[in-house]
This record gives sequence, C-alpha cells and structure tokens, in this order.
Amino acid sequence: MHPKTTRETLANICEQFRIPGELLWYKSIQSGNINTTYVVMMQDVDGKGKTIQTSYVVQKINSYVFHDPEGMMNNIDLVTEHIMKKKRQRFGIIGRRYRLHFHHTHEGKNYLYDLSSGTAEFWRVMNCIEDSVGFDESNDPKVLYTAGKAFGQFQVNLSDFDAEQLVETIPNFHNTRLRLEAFFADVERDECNRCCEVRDEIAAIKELFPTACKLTDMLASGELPLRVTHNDTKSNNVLLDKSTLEPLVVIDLDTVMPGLAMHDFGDAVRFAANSAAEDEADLSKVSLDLDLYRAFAEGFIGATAKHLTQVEIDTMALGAVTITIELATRFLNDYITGDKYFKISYPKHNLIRARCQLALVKDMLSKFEDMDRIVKETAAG
Ligand code: GN1
Ligand code: MG
Repeated sequence: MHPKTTRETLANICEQFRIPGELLWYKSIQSGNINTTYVVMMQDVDGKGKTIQTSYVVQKINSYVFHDPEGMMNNIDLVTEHIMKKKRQRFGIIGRRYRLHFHHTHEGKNYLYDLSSGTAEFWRVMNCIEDSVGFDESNDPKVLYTAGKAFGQFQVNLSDFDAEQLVETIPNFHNTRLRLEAFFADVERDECNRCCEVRDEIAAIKELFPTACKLTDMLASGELPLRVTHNDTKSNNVLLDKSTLEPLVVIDLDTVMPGLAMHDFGDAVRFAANSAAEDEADLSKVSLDLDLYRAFAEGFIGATAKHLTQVEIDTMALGAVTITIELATRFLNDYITGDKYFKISYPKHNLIRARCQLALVKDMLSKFEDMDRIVKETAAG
C-alpha cells in the first residue's frame, strides 16, 4: 500500500468533517512545538454558481502529549461556550472573527479518530480567523499590552466557570515542584548518557529549586487560590486584527485547566518580554525587556486586578521567574531523555532552549525588584 500524501490526507480529513468543496492548496504552520497544524484552502460553488474560497485550520493532535483528546475537546467546547455567553452579554451579537468554531464530523463529533494510516491519529478542524495575526515576537508595547488585556479578560471570563467540569488534559502541568523532581530522577537514570555535557545546567536548576517550588507550595497550603487558567499564554495564542491590532480571539485552549493566575502572567512574559527568541543560542542577546514587561503587565493586571487577591498580586512577578525555571527544566529534561516531547529542528535544539531560559531567569532575578514594583504600581492603578 503506498503511503498517502499530505494533500490526500488533508482532503480526506476535510471530507470527514463535512467541509464542502475541493482542496485548492494547503500550507504547514510552523509555530507550535506539539501539534501539527495546516491551513487548507477549499473551493466550492454556491447556489448561484459563484466560486467561493474558504480557509480552515486542520490540526493533528500529538497523542504522545495529550492522552485524553476526547476529554480535551469536551473542555474546549465547554470553555468556548462559556466565553461566548460572556461576550454576548457584553457586546451582543458576536461576529465570526471573534469566536473559535470547531467543525463536526458526520457522526456529530468535534474530533476524528483516523485509523487509515495504521496508527490512530486524532484530528480536528476549525475556522480560520480572517485577516488576523498572532505575534511570535514583537517589540511593539501596544501588541504586548493588547495580548495582556486579552489573556487577562480570558481569565476574568472564566472566573465563574465551574472547574469541576474540566478534565486535567495534562495532570500536574504546571506543578513546578513535581516537574523539577521528575527531572532530577531522570538525571539519575541518564538513559541517553547526555548528563555529562549538561552538568552546569543541572547545577543551575538545583540551585533554583527552592525558588521554583514557592508557588506550588503556596497553592498546596491554601495561600493561593486555584482558578481556571489558559496555561499556555504565548503571545501567538492571541489573534489580533492585522491592521488595527484589536484583539480578536484567544486560541490554543488545549491546556485550559485549573491553575494559577501568575502562571498565565509569567508564561506570557517569559515568551514575549524576552528581548530574544525562546531558542536564541547567543545568550548575550537574552534579557527581560522591562518596557515590554510593563506593557504586558498593564494589560493583564488592568483586566484582572479587581478579581485577584493581594497575595496573587504580590506573587505575580515570581510567576514569571517560576515558569521560566519550569520551561528550562522541561526543555533540558526532554534533551536528556531523547527529545520525545517537544518538536525539534536540530539535534541540540532542546538544550539551546534550556540555556536560553536559564539565561532569562538569571536576568529576571537581577531585575526582580523592578518587576515586582511594576506589577504593584499597575495594580494600584
Ligand atoms: C508548547 O506547542 P506550543 O507552542 O503551543 C508547550 C508549552 C510550552 C511551549 C514552549 C502542551 O506549546 O507548555 O510553554 O511549547 N505545550 C504543551 O514553547 O506542553
Ligand atoms: Mg500550546
């Protein structure tokens, strides 16, 4: 049996999701370290004989990472429905560009198990938000402010959502203590014999361990409240209008789960306020840009402040440090265990990512007083 081309596969998936027309072209989307994403352009003829072209996002879920895709899609349905209700209450009718819509198969499901390749593959199809842009990086404070506002509003919209309804799509996803403990256990095993080349990085993570555990421990002791959070607040997960930069919709809801407010703040800052890319190899370029940090804080804290406790505000800056240590650990853990989790573009990619995150933590710690002050000033209005 000859293997199906990507084009044939995508056309078949679209057919199974009842998408009308023929596949005109497709392109692969490179951003995202876990799932495989394509945009497809479908061409159809309407009732009056006019040709219409519509684009869709087709995604193959990484089932090494997500073990309960059905539970995940159910979470997404519940969360998007709740958010739409909130948006309708505020703005009335909501246009297509402000909502995520998942298409349904002939069986009425918003996901598809495809067994035709011999291994189970899990697919979903959603609308493409026209004339939108998601920024992998930007030096424009307005973009950071807008992203902060959108993620903050997202959290506020979910503040009355019953978290009991959600499955944990990845258990202990941001349990930093467990992440670091799992890493040290993998260092002991050293299954790929790679630990000898990363002794300095392992030592750095050991030194950061007490700092990394603070938030997890405060959650366990009840000092910090559990909320429903996004948990993957990279700036490219907010789509903005290409020309006006108005926020349209928050995407990538795979890890919406109970979590900590300052993890959403911190992960966004880790990614978007870094003066370099997440995988910059030249560490002299890596630093926390305090202007971008302030812009994000003004957006995020502005939207959430009145819903947060004082302890949450007091630990917001620590959220950025914590999640950056966590990512450094996750990248390095993947490197020493054979690069099974994150997609890599070259052999030492995960190691380079880990080093970049460690450099960023170091810079954050040297600017910590400013980071904390900026949050508090913003919260005070
Ligand atoms: C992964 O695939 P993407 O880019 O949405 C990861 C995040 C990391 C991020 C680092 C489910 O997100 O936790 O912060 O890479 N997602 C998962 O770039 O592990
Ligand atoms: Mg993601």
